Amino acid sequence: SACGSSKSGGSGAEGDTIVVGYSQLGAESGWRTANTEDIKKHLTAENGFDLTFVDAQQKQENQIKALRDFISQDVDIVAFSPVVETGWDDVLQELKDAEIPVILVDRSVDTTVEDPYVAHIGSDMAAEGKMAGEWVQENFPNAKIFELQGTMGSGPQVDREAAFDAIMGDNVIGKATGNFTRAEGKTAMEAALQAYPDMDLVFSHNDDMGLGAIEAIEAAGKKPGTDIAIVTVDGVKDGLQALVDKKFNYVVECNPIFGEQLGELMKKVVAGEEVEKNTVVEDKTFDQTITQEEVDARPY
Ligand code: GYE
Repeated sequence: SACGSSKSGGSGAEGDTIVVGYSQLGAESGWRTANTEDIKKHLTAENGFDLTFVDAQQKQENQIKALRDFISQDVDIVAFSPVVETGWDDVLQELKDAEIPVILVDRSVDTTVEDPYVAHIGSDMAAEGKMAGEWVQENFPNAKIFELQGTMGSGPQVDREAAFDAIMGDNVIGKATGNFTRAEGKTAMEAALQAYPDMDLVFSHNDDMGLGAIEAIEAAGKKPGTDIAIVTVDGVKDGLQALVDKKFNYVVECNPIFGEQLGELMKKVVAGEEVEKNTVVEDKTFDQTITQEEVDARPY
């Protein structure tokens, strides 16, 4: 908006509208779609926000470009969900020099910049990997595990894998990335079924790749959930449906619904109030005792 592009920023007479630059990493999964919808639902004009939302299509260079555009627009606040952990040093320093506060959403960064963001909001990815690992240890202690990794170098891939492998690593016979998408999950699984014919459990870093794996397993004439057990993270509706259908065995939730909390955080930051450095979103777990009614009631 014209008012948002002036150097005076958001605390002038028209005052209360907060100009937000949001860089979303992509639209790679059901989780991401639900997250985007919830953020847009809450960062509305009615709620006092002037939102510019840019989708980077899973490309870091697109995110860096969007962040630089937000700097030249002199937005009041920037939020972004970083596709991978490293490579942000320059742009984070530029944001800092421009005195634009940054809220990190969902994923984490690994940077040499001091105090690179005011707050982070998202799930504890290591806790998710641990919950998955503990369930496998309890239920399939001798499993031969293939691990379908998310986008390499992303916070959820790094942390879920490390925490899961700390418990079940000795049982992991192979790994490959499916970049958090259904299509790449399927391709990776097709290759893995050839390379590791004795695998009997898949740990997939998200539902979408697990859903792709179901297709590959069925095409190979095997039964997902029975011949090859599947454990995933997210808990989107399609994933929970696969649990009811007994094709998934266990799902650790990653909750994408925190747009309202994000909006409240932004208001406090722009008002100069102290905020929690880390807001951890709460996650549950689901097994095959979930009912069709519960799945039908799932909003995303
Ligand atoms: O699990 C996956 C998405 O960063 C928590 O990204 C998020 C992950 C989520 O692509 O489905």
